[in-house]
Amino acid sequence: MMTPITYELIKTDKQTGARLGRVHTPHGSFDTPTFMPVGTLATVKTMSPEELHSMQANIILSNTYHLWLRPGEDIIEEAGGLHKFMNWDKAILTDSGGFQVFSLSDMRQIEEKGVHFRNHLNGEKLFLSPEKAMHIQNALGSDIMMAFDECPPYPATYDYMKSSVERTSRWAERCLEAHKRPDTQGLFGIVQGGEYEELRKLSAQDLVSLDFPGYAIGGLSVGEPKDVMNHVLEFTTPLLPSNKPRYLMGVGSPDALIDGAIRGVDMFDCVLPTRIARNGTCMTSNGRLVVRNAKYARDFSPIDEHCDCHVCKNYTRAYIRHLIKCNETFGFRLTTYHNLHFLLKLMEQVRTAIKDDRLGDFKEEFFEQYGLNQE
Ligand code: PRF
Ligand code: ZN
Repeated sequence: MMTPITYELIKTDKQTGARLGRVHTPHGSFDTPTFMPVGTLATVKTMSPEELHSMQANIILSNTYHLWLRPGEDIIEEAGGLHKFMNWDKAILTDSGGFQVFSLSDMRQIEEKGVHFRNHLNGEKLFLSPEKAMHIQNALGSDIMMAFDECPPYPATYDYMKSSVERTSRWAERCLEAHKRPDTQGLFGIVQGGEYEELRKLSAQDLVSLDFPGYAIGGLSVGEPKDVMNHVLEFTTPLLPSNKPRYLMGVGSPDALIDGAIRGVDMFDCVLPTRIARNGTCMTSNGRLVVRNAKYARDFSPIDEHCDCHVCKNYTRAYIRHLIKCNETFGFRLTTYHNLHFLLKLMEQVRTAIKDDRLGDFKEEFFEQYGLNQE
């Protein structure tokens, strides 16, 4: 059977080995390395699809767990699928719900069959399994579906992590088995194993033998130090086939995006840019800027003087600060737009640097600027 998701490796950076590539999906292609804005509840909070198009977002992420609870995958299927439901005609990746169950719900009980837990909204008892996660994602109709995995908390003992990796491999097999639309939706496997090299190797070997059209690296950015994540990436990406996309889940700080790309990662997602935007924090080329701070009350310059986004061309720090202080929705829209534009532009700069064989130099320049004026 033909896979609906294919990866084209265009070139690697001579300085770092980072990959420039393109992923093809049934809803268009996107250039990699890329960042995927998060639209948990079938909306990238405060942004319209038109605004996302204008910042060249070509793939967004949504969540199985949240859409299962509200409005229910049956309603989205009845609407004609998630793309139609939310008026987004480019690519969509859905996370499987595994991670959300582990991060949002207490009182969970993990069994071979699946996970029992409580609805984080009303306490109702719920059960999610590989089969259920596939059923929901098939109903949503995302271009890229994620396998149902276990993401243990950091730190976890070697023994716990080993049995967890083995279970995640068995669940991955059940996911492939239960996946009903392999001709139109690509299913990615998720490599786990914490910081243990041997377990990452075991996990990668198990999943690669199942021949998924792409692979994610899960279980990182869960509280471990930055150098641990970089070290794990260094020994994990070489275990994955070079002709398939690699996705580092839940990572989106500018330094981690560059460090991940350097270690061979192609796709990233994170709520960071959209979440911090809604409490008045902006990413700029000089580091984070908390625009709600009093010192910007009379600052009539843009959020980032080096940014060419619509917000920085037309609005001032003083105005945006005023809106956010008053809880005006438009303020959140402006900071969200700028932050997403900033990260998407950063990834474009990373791709250009790979093309020109100078990602090592770009990293040095970027880090030097970004490190200044940290607030
Ligand atoms: N598994 C899944 N989703 C995720 C993660 C994971 O390990 C992470 C880890 N940072 C974020 N989102 N299914
Ligand atoms: Zn801007």
